[in-house]
Amino acid sequence: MKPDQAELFAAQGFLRLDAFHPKRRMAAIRQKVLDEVKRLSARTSPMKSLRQLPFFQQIGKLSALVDVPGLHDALATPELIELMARLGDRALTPSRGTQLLLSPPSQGEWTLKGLNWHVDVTADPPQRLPGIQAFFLIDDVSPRGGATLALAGSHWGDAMGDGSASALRRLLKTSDDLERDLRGSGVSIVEMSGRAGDICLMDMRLLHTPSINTTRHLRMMATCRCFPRA
Ligand SMILES: O=C(O)CCC(=O)C(=O)O
Repeated sequence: MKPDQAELFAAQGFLRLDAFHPKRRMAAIRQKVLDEVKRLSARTSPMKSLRQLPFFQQIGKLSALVDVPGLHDALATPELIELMARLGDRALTPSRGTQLLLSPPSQGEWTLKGLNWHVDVTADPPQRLPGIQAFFLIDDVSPRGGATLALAGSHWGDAMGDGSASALRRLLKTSDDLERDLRGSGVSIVEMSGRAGDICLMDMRLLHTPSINTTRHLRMMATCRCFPRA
């Protein structure tokens, strides 16, 4: 790990690791996902029934239908966990394995309004990193192709205790032009699009949300949450 990676992660709560996993490993997982979706489609029409649900529920439902044995061992490798531990400056353990994040194609028009911004855990105390979440790109994901969005720099909000965290949450709910309204705030939207094999690491205090897959391709990502050892 380069020293500037640790600095960047501490400042932004976010770090991109390009081409961390080899393409061949990702291609094998991608094929298993496609085979499984094909097998499901032969019995039911999962994509059709998903359409009735809000877009973020489509992700949970589709991902739960697909099982890829060996996914966790292939993606959350000891080398990655070790790198995450160095970034977090403490030993970390993966919790609940690695889950697929699959979005059906053509979910609708792109928007930053009405998204499901959230954090998965409460940091206690807010100044301390509660864990690091890894997001894996199993396939190439284009911009607006359904990649997770995170708000880089948003981990400072609660830690400051100055009301900026609630102001940010209000803005996320009410803004008509989020990119404009965030300008100069020290917080910025990052879209985890990229190439198969890339990994995005996120401080779990960062607000993040699923986004709409406007492309004709299935969005194929996976995620693993790692927490400090008790
Ligand atoms: O589907 C996504 O990209 C969002 C994932 C997410 O919010 C999470 O894993 O906590």
